[in-house]
Amino acid sequence: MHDLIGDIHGHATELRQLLLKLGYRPHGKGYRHPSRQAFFVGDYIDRGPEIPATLEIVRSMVDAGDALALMGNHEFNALAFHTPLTGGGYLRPHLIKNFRQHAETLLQFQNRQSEYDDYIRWFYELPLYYESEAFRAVHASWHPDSISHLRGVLPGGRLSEEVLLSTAAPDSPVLDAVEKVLKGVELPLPTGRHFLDKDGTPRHHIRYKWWENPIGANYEELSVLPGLKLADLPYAGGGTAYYGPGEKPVFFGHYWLRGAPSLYRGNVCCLDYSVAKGGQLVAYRFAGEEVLRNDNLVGVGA
Ligand SMILES: [Mn+2]
Repeated sequence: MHDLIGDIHGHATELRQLLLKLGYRPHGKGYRHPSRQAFFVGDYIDRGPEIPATLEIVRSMVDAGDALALMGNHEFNALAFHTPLTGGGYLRPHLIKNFRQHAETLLQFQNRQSEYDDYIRWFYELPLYYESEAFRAVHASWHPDSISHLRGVLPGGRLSEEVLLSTAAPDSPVLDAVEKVLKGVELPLPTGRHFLDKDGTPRHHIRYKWWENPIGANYEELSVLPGLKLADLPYAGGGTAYYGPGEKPVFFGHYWLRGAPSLYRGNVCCLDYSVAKGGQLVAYRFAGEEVLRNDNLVGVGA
């Protein structure tokens, strides 16, 4: 069975601590458990101090059969950043904000170009979603329409260079599906309403809890980010699909949660507790149970 592990973002020290705590022992350049397999939900690069070491551990474990690893939005962005367009420029434009997102990764691979290029090629091997009899996993959101669209165009759930380049087309349905799955889904606020983000920028959409039925809820309850002062605002949209309580357990990362790890629901488990912002690196020890338990969450770090 699997130990599902949240966003690492170059925090190899915490990754080693977590694997040891889960009963894994050093094996080659990675770690191995006598009877279990690790499962990483993406976002290995950017931000943290030990990005090459993180990639070495994750990739070694995947190569040795000791782990499975999904793609996160940061790996997708890195692939697009390094994919030239035939008409000039890059699929992810070389804007200052995009350089800045990858700055730590680029700096830490200084003078290690071929090793870096090899990891970028390896990102193509990371599936964007995973489903077994017992559970589902994805980096940000299990969005059924997007996943079924991707199932039709991605062999084995993996991108190819051809499919990646197709996302340059205006209104690319593949890009829309990839973004929902890797970056999460958003809900528009009613006209005239907004909230201010941490930089003071007005935002007209919220990252929402795609596992909640929005009918009858207010926008504060639906927002993944707490404290938006939107409790007075009842949901004003129409009926929409959501991840119901009867579905199999789903694991994901991405949302920069704070505080002590806990489940959203018995079948909804976010594993990202912000190790790259002074929080914890978190795992869920899964034994195939239909109802997940808070006792099975394990964290290291602050
Ligand atoms: Mn992410």
